[in-house]
Amino acid sequence: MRNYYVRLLEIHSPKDAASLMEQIGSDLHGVALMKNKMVHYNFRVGPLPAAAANIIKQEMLSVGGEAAVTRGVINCSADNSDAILSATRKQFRKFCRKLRAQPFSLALMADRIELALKAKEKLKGLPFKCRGLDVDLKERSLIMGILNITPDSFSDGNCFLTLDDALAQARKLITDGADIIDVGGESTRPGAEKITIAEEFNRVLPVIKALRQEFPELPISIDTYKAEVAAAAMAAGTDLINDISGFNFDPGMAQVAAETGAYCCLMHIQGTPEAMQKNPEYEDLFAEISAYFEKSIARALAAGVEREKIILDPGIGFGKALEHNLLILKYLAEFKGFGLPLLLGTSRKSFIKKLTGAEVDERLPASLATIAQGLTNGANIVRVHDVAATRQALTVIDAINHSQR
Ligand code: YH5
Repeated sequence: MRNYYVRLLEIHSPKDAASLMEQIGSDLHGVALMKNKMVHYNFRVGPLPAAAANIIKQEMLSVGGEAAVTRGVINCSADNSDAILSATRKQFRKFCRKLRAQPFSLALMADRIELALKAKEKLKGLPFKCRGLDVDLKERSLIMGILNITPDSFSDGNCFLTLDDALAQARKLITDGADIIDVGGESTRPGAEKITIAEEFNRVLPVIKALRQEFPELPISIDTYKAEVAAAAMAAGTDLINDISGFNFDPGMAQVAAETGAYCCLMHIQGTPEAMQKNPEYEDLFAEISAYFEKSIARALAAGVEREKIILDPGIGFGKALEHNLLILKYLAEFKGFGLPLLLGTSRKSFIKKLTGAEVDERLPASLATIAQGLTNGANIVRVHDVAATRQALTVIDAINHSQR
């Protein structure tokens, strides 16, 4: 009797498939064709008029893929439909070619699908060039170290109010391995005191100026949603505007970003910092965050920000219940379709207490777990308090995620 082995395979990319076929000595020309049949992709698209949904269903079936549409689309008893598309790389290529010959702006849909597939498959091409840092985020992830200059901040309240204390903490973050320092003057936790622009200036500008002088090669970020603060911070030497409202709270923000040439982190928030944690609800969490990203990106581009300078952040804890935070971490990779870097801020946040009961200064193990999961699911930058421990975790996770057969 023969004993055949049967081994389950994990194929993450066409390149991964190619290596596996080379291992068994497949013909190289065959490999080039077959690798694109071995990786499956899925999209949700919409909203489609019923006629367009029917075209998509037909074209998808004709290339050998699958398309689910709303019941009633076939006899036009439903007017509109979203569609869930599922096919191999090769099938999507054919499908997109066919869409380009169709009405209803389906050619634009083909462009979007191709963009997302290319972004996902590329092994290079997310440059982050800033001061002494010149990296491709596809090759390594970055740590953003948090520098709170706020007497009322949760996790390190009252600790870094004086300039000397702030600088000492910044030096520690840098020694511990931070790639970027994120300077914030106003706490955005619910119930935190609002401060005047003058007070925010007083807190952050001296720190930014001193840091810029002591570390001319250090990328510095300003955590603010106020255009005036961002403009002053950029003049004082920051490189990145980290706006928790994704250019949504202050109408002047996009222009400041464009004029100063800043990198921009556009974060999703539901509601306002004061009200956001009062029973946050979503009809469709991922649809709503994605739509918010679309709007924020459009606002940035319209003002003249370069697409290459935009970073997206789903905003863990900002108008999110526990289940929302968990779903974002589990399905984070769905936001890779924009082809932009993702930033993730989970460090010491309250959802960890909801799961574990841990108080704020005991949340490092859980924070590291979320970081490992986030990086594996496509985060490129993690915003953290505990840089040394994060550096060790990130080194291991990056090595695992970049290993290739
Ligand atoms: C973020 O996720 N978060 S400020 C409550 C905590 C602990 C930490 C103890 N700014 C983000 O860090 N910017 C903040 O409970 C951010 N992404 C980006 N881009 C909130 C914070 C925190 C809040």
